[in-house]
Order: sequence, then C-alpha cells, then structure tokens
Amino acid sequence: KNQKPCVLWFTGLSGSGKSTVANAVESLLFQNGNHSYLLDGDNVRHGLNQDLSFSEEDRVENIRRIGEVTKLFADSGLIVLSAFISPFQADRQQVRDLHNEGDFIEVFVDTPLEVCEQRDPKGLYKKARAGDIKNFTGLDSPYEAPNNPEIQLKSDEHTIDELANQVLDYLRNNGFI
Ligand code: GGZ
Repeated sequence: KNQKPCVLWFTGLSGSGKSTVANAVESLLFQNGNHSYLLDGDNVRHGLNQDLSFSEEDRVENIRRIGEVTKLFADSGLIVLSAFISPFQADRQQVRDLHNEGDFIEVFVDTPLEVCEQRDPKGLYKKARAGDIKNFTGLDSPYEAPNNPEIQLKSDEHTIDELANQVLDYLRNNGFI
C-alpha cells in the first residue's frame, strides 16, 4: 500500500485530547492499511527522555529529541504521530525545519484551558492549583498556540471519531494516503 511519510505533530494543553485523538487516528490508519508509529509521553518521557523535567530548558530538549526521532521514523517510511504539549512556537518551528517541506503537519488540539481543567483526567490541574506541581502548562508555565496550524481540532465541539476523520481527510486530500 502506497503512503507518503509525514509527521502529524499534535500540540495542545494537558487534557486537551492530543493522545486520545492521536490514538484514534492511528487506529483508522491501521484499518486503512497504512504503517504508522505514535510517540507520546507514555513511551518517550518514561524511556528516552526520563532524565528530563518540566523546566523550560528540559521541555526544549524534550521536543528537540522527539523531533529528531520523528525525522528518523519518517525517513524509514512511516506516518509518525507525535503527541506532546510542545508549548513553544520556536521549538515546533525547529522540528518543522528538520522535515521536508509539507511533510510536517501541525495539528492544534484547540481545547480551552477551562475545558481541560474541568476534565482534569489525572487530577494534575487540581494539584497544580494547590501548589503541589510547579510550572504547569497553562497555569504558571506558558503555552504558545500555533498561528497557522495545518489542522485545527475543536475537541469540545466534536466527537473523537469526527476529529480523527478530520485528520484522515487532510491526509487523503494532500496525497499522503
Ligand atoms: C505540564 C505536566 C507537568 C507540567 C507533568 N506541565 O496530561 P498529561 O500529564 O498526561 O500530559 C502532561 C505531560 C506533558 O508532557 P509533555 O512531554 O507533553 O510536555 S512538553 O511537551 O511540554 O515537554 C501531564 C504531565 O506530563 N505533566 N508535569 N508541569 N504537564
């Protein structure tokens, strides 16, 4: 089955739905006969990047390494999905510049902070509000939203299935799958 390698770079706040949508996209790609690999906190922050914290400096290094890994995986022919907050515009731009023109697809999971905090699936916002977690993105650490993402997903207005299909439509319309 023909596919053109690329990276789907999900960015958004904690609790925005990045991993959930990325997992749904991966499953649709699999059903479609495509080969993909999903990088997220579960397989990267606990392994390759377990030496990194959530300081600004370490987040920059986190994204730099992940960017390099997405390039290696794309070079191997895969459709790569990456789901990290990646809060800084400059770091996302650096990863974009690593990839061939058009192959870096920025997917902004645009969920308002209030909604993310309401969901609070891991109770982290609550802990951050209580002062038990410092430098929490959206509270006391910045999130720079993308200015011109290839794909913008409104997770509080659509189902996971609709959002995943929005991503698949982009890949079809642009000849990746
Ligand atoms: C933000 C934090 C923090 C702080 C722990 N700030 O909702 P989650 O739990 O599963 O996703 C968050 C994840 C963020 O890791 P990333 O590697 O994606 O971040 S970055 O791209 O900024 O390097 C959250 C948890 O780790 N977490 N402490 N202080 N999120």
